[in-house]
Amino acid sequence: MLAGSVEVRGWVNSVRRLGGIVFLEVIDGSDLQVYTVVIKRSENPGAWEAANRVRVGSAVVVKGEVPGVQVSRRGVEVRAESLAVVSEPIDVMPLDPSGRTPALLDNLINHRYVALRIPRQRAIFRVRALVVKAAREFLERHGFLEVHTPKICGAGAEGGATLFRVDYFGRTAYLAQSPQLYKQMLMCGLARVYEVTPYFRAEPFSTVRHLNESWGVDAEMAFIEGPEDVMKVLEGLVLYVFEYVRSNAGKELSELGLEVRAPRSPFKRITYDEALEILRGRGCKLEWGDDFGSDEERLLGQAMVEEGYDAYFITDYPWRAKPFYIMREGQLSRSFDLDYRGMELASGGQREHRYDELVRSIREKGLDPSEFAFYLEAFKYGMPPHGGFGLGLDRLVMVITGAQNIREVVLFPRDRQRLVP
Ligand code: AMO
Repeated sequence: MLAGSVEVRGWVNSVRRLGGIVFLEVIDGSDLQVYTVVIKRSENPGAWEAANRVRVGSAVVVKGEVPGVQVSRRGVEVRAESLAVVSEPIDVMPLDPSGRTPALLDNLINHRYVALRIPRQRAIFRVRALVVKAAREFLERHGFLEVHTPKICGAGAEGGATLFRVDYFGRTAYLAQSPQLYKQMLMCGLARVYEVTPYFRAEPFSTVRHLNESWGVDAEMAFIEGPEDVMKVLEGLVLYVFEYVRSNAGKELSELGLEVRAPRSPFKRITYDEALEILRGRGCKLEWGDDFGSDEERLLGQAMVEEGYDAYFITDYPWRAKPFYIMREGQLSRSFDLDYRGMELASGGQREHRYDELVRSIREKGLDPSEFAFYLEAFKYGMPPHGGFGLGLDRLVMVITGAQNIREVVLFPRDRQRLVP
C-alpha cells in the first residue's frame, strides 16, 4: 500500500480507545487488507468525537492519509481526517468480526454475511473462487466449452433414492442430481464440454462431507479410447488447481496458516480388486461388488498415504456398484473414482455409447428405458465413444483449505437441518 490519501469504505471490526486516541480496525471486504485507523483528539477533534462514539460493526467511510512510516503492526495505518458512520448495527453483533473471539461453525453459518468480515473467513471463500477460476482456465485451455444444462429435469441419473421431487405444473419433475444425461447428450455435437454446476441430492445422512446441495465441476469428452484419457485430464486439472492456488493465493494461505502442496504425480492408480485386497488386509469384511463407504475410503487413504500418495485413482469397479451409464466390461466397468487422503473427490469413466447396450444397461439396473427416451434419442445419430467426470468442488476446496467440515467452505449450506439462511 502506497503512502498518500485514501478513502476506506468498510466496517469497523474493533475499537480501542486510549486517552486522546481512538484506534479502529476497519476492513473494506474487497480483499484481506485490514486498516488501522488512528484518530487523535489533538489533531482532529471532530473526527475523534465521531470515532469515540462509533460501535463495532458499523459501516463507515474514512478519509485520511497513509503515512510514509508505518507504526501499526496490524494492518495498514490510516491517519483519519474525517469519519462518517453510514450505518450502525441495531442489534448486538452475533459474533466478533475481528475473529479474535472464535465463533462456532453454526454461528458462522447462521450469520455468514457478518462472518465474512473475519479475514480468515474471507480467505476461505477467496480460495474457493480461485479454485473455480483455475478449473475454468485449465479446461478452456484444453478445448472444453462451458455449457449450462437444466436443473429442473424429467429424469434422474444417479439413482431414485436421492431425487428431490418438484411439482412442475402438475407433472413430476426432479432437481438435477448432476448434469450427467445432458453432458452426454451434448457429445453428439460438441467434442468437449464442462459445467460448474450445483448437484441436488436428497441424501438422507448428515456427514462432514455431504450436502444436499453441493457443487461440481463436470466435464465430458468425445472420441476417447478409454477411461485413462479422462483420468489424465482430471489429474491435470487437479494439479493445475493446486498449483494455481499455491502461486496466486499467498495472502489467503498465510491467513489460513497453510502451505499448499500439489499431490505427488502421476497419481497412483489401483484397481478395485487391489483396493479390496488392501482393505481385507486391514480387517474389512467386504464382499466383492460392494461399494466402499466412508470407513473403507478412510482406511484406503491411510494405506495410500503410507505409500506416499495423497491422491489416487481406484479403477475397474464392479459394474453393479456403478450407475447405468458407465460402460460395462463383463462384471467390471470402465469407471474410476479419484480419492484424496481417504475422501472421494471425483468419479467418472467411459460411458456406454452403443444404443442397444445402453438400453440393456438401463433395464438391468431395474429402470424403465421409456423414462429415458429423450436421452436415448441422442444415441441414435452417431454418438461417439465418450467419457467424463464429476469433481466435487466443495470437497476439493475442503482439501485445499484444510477444512474438516464441508460446511466451512460453502456460504449457505443446505443439509437436512438447514434450509435458511
Ligand atoms: P458422483 O455421484 O460420484 O458422480 O459425484 C461426483 C462427485 O461429486 C461430489 N459429491 C458430493 N459432494 C458433497 N455432497 C454430496 N451429496 C455429493 N454428491 C457428490 C463428490 C463426488 O465424487 N455423474 C457422475 C460423475 C461422472 O461420471 O461424470 C456423478 O455424479 O466429490
